[in-house]
Amino acid sequence: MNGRDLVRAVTEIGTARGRRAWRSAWRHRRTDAEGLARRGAERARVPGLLTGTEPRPGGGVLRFARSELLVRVTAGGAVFWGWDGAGPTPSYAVVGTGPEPDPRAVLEPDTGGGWRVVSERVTVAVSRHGQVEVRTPGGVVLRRERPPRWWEQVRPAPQGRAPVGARWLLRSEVQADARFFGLGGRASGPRLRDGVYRLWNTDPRGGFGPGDDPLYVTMPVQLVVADAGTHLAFYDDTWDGRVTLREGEEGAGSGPDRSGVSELRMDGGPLRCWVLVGTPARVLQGWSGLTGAAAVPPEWALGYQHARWGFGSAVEVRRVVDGYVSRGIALAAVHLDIDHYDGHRVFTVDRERFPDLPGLAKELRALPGGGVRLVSIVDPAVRVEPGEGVYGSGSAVGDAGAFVRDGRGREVRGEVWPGTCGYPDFTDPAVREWWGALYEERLANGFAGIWHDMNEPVSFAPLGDMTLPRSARHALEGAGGDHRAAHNVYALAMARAGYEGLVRLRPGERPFLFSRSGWAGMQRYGGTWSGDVETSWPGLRASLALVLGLGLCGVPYSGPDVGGFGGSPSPELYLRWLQLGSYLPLFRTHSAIWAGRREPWEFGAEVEGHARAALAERERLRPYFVTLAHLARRTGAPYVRPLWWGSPEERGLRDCEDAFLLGDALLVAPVLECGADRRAVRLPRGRWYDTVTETAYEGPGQVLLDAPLGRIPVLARAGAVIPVRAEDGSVGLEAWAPARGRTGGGLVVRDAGPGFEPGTVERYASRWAVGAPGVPGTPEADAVVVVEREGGAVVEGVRVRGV
Ligand code: NBV
Repeated sequence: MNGRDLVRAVTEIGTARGRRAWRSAWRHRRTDAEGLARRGAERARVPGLLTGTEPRPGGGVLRFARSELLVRVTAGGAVFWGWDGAGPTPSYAVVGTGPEPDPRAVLEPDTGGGWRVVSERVTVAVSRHGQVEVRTPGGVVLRRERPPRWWEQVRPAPQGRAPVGARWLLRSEVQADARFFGLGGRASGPRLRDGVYRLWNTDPRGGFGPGDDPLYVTMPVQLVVADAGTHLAFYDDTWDGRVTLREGEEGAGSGPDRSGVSELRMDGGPLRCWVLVGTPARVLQGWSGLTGAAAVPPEWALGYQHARWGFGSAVEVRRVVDGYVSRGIALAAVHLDIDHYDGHRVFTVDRERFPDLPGLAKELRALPGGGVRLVSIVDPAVRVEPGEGVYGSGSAVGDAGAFVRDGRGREVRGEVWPGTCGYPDFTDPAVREWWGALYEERLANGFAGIWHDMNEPVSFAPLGDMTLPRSARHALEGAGGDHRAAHNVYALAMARAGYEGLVRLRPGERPFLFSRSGWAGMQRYGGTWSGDVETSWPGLRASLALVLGLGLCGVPYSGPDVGGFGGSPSPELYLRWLQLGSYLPLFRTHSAIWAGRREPWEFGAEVEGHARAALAERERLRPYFVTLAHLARRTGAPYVRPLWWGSPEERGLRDCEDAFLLGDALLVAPVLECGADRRAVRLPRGRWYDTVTETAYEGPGQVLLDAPLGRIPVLARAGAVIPVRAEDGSVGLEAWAPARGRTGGGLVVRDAGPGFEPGTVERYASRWAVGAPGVPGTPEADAVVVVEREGGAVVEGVRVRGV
């Protein structure tokens, strides 16, 4: 965050709150000083030599002098291993007990006294020192994990204090040409360069740019792309940690290669890992099988949405919505921030400024063109008001109440917007159930969607970590533990509470929920957004990095605050952000209470005209977004994919961070630089059409394309068939001519309604045919492109482009 934002944030927090934040931070320190054991002398441990093995389904247990290793290859090809007795469960990420072991995969002796498990897609080999290798069926090593090392406390923790976690270190080597992606939402990606990346969900205090790390969503998930294959490694440990990445180097001439290295240091928790191997599409499919299919947002949530911290009143909401309606700009939803609460308290409404919220919701919903929905922010912290409101009802949950306590049984207090607050322990199923039921109040007020904020969780602190004390106790699904283990999954568990609550309350509708913080598996409950991305050109770039990186971690639905959170973008920056945002899954303008406006007409007539074009194109492509949402659920493929998605072997594409694929059909090349009116665009293999000029370009290669203020380059893949919305609202098909002698196609999934119906997948093929359908024998020169539905029927009325 820059100095100006800091000053603003501090002003916003106000001096009384500021003083309370100091006191609260001090209390948290004291709580930890009393509740956590101090780090003392440590003893290092390595597994030692292999002493024996025991076969198990899909692999076996390998015993070492000072540890043991469980290796399991599962039916879908995912590989699991865990040290020191760690198994796949319990896990916050993995659904159920994880995939079944592959009955054909058995532990067998390998060369050099080691053992291996061979399966169809992957071989896992363990050396007699405990080095684990993941090899392709052809024998190429994709990942080599050196024997791990633990540091344990020599002396036990004093009575009543939480012991220091057994730290561990794992060094992994990957191919010299490999590139790293993932680790959750990182502002500096999507390609993760050499550096240290922390695994601790963090509110970067009011605003962030590409240099800020970590952010709200961290995940020990790495996607590694190399010539030899793509793999995903997931270290299923929720504790704080650090990943140090160093890309490899290929030896010049006959010199040796230097492997890429990932070094993972965790403060505690189980040492266990899943690895998935294959093409990017296969790996993400496996990941979604392991951690759960992504929630499909309701159809309207794929349209354009507008938010603001500080609408301040129903009158202002109406005024802004009228602005859209009177200009004929499609608006799907308006998001109400904490200023609509009564005294910033969650699940309340300021009745003076929003006297009839259900009425307002109804009125907006009835507007022409599908209406405008209301989405509500929900913060986890609950103002302490004994016997009253949400706090009162939470206190009655179970024997001890819903709120997080410290090691001595005192409720942990924090400082947030409403004042002194308690924090629901979402890792307790009973608390989740209580919390989920509270959304009834939101539904009764007319809200159609939910936006979780401040759930890292945040407790204001002028210095140090703005979260709960590490010694705070959590249920952790009955296992019991402290905030060191619960912190990173706090928001994930909150999302589960909200999602399940909404499903119970309104079983016929899929919830719309997105959350600022989260962890591996959060896609089951909804999406996320950038959080407080700074209003700057680097902030614009960071917003794309985040969406791409999150998609590769299995979270397909996300998007930035268009225009940035905290400042006033120049008209040009605003427009470029809107143009990018219009091709991202969550398309939302938003800003802070102290920041400038974000409505498209606030930046002058020229920008308004161009913004309208971007917004109209989003509307036209909405059926394509619906298709991508359903495909993300079915296949794990994110809507927004790096250029290397379909051709990871094309090395040049791995470094391309300023363009992306939207599904299979489109390539979007946003303008991320001030003053640019053309830009270089790298093309993957195949023919691509500029969607405005219809000029064809051949990939692989790089082309220089015009990017006047009015548009960003968007290219369509030759042969693609895309569902588009016509002016009258009907859904039609648009096809892009395949290269001569080639064929193409596309999938369309229509939303079957607001519920959980999966929708049917329609498959279309495109090809050149001689003459119009039904006119045999016309000369080659009259060849036309036809689109056929799977099974053979030619589809009439398709708009064919690029001919
Ligand atoms: O609720 C106010 C803001 C919200 O507008 C923003 O989107 C969140 O990321 N919220 C953070 C809390 C205040 C941040 C300074």
